[in-house]
This record gives sequence, structure tokens and C-alpha cells, in this order.
Amino acid sequence: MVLFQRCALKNLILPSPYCRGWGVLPVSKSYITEFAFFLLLGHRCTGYSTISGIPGVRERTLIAVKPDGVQRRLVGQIMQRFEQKGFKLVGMKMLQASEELLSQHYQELRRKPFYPSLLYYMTSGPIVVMVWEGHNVVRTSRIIVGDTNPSEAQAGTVRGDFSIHISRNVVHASDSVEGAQREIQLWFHQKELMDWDCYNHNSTYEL
Ligand code: IDP
Ligand code: MG
Repeated sequence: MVLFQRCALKNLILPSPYCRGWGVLPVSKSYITEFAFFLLLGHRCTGYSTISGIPGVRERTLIAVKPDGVQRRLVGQIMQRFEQKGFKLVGMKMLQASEELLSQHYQELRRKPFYPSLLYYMTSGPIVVMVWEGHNVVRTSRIIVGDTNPSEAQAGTVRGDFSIHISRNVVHASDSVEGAQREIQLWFHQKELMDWDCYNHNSTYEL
């Protein structure tokens, strides 16, 4: 079925004898007829609904470049780690975080002795918050970002490569799927997040 769908799409956008052998839709039929048939199939050839069958493919996480990362002009390099992995950017903005928002974001750390200095650090300059989407993105992002303490972070991770002390670890990544959902709602309005299709999804997922 998937092969047939690919075939229908191929005929639709790139007329070629490629699909003739299948004999389900004769090439002599008009492309309009094929298009209608393609719609009846639920536009699965775009890859959008086909890949949604893979568990976790719509998972999202919150990544933030902290003030030290922005000051050191690391935003591009940090984003590149996620892009080159194959994750999809669905939201991004630069802002000056308020203490109120940060206190909700770091609600579990309010009683920690370092909390006041964490607030000072996180409000010391603009941050860049992003939402990335993809299969297992929460867990994989934690691996990409590395250990909270840069001294423990592996080389090749963001914190391992770009930071040396826990008080200036350049990046935030949600630590659970539930945490990610909470944080995304905290930092983004629904309308700021884009639902969009990668035209080449079959390069990152098996269709
Ligand atoms: P995470 O960022 O890896 O999820 P958390 O334990 O959630 O780590 O801590 C949130 C942030 O608080 C850390 O990224 C770091 O900026 C800061 N932090 C955590 N522990 C310490 C500490 O012992 N001293 C100073 N800052 C800390
Ligand atoms: Mg955390």
C-alpha cells in the first residue's frame, strides 16, 4: 500500500513511467483523477500521517540557550546539534525571562541553596527558548545536552564542549515528557508553535 501511495504521488508531481508496472492507476488517466484518488487515501504520501504511526514521533521538548550561551554567541552551534540530529524545530523566541516565570519553571528547585544565584544568572540577559519535535526527543536531547555538571558531561555534548561549571552550563533541556509538556505551556502560547511537515521525513523515519 505504501509503495502504491508513493507511486501515486510520484505520478502527481513528477510525470514519469516509474509507476507503470503497478497497473493500479494507468498513467493514461488524467492527473486530476489521480489527485482525487490520492486525496481519498488521506494524503498519506506526504509522510505526515504515515509517520504518525511511529510511537513518540510527535514528542516535543523545551530547549533553552541560557544567558551565558547567548552572550557567548553559541545559539547557532547549539541549534545545529538538534537540527543535524534530525529533530524538527516547531517554535523559537528570544526573551528576557522574568523571575516569576523562572520560579514556575524551576519550581522544584525553589528550596535549593543555589536558587537565588540561579535566578540571578537566568535573568542576567536574554535567553533563546525553543521547542523541538521528534521520536524520543526528550531523552535524546538530554544526551545531546549532557550532564548538568559540565565537569561530568561527556565531550561531544553541548555542556561537555561549551562549559566548565554547573553555575554556567549554557543550555536547558526538559528532563521528562510530562516536564516538557508543562514547560512548553509555560513558555509558549499554542499559536507560537508550528505544525509543519518535513518534505523529506522518509530520510529520518521509515515510512
Ligand atoms: P538540569 O538543568 O540538567 O535539568 P537541574 O537539576 O534541573 O539540572 O538544575 C537546573 C539548573 O540549576 C542547572 O542546569 C544549573 O543551571 C542549576 N544548578 C543545578 N545544581 C546547581 C548547583 O549545585 N549549583 C549551581 N547551580 C546549579
Ligand atoms: Mg532540570
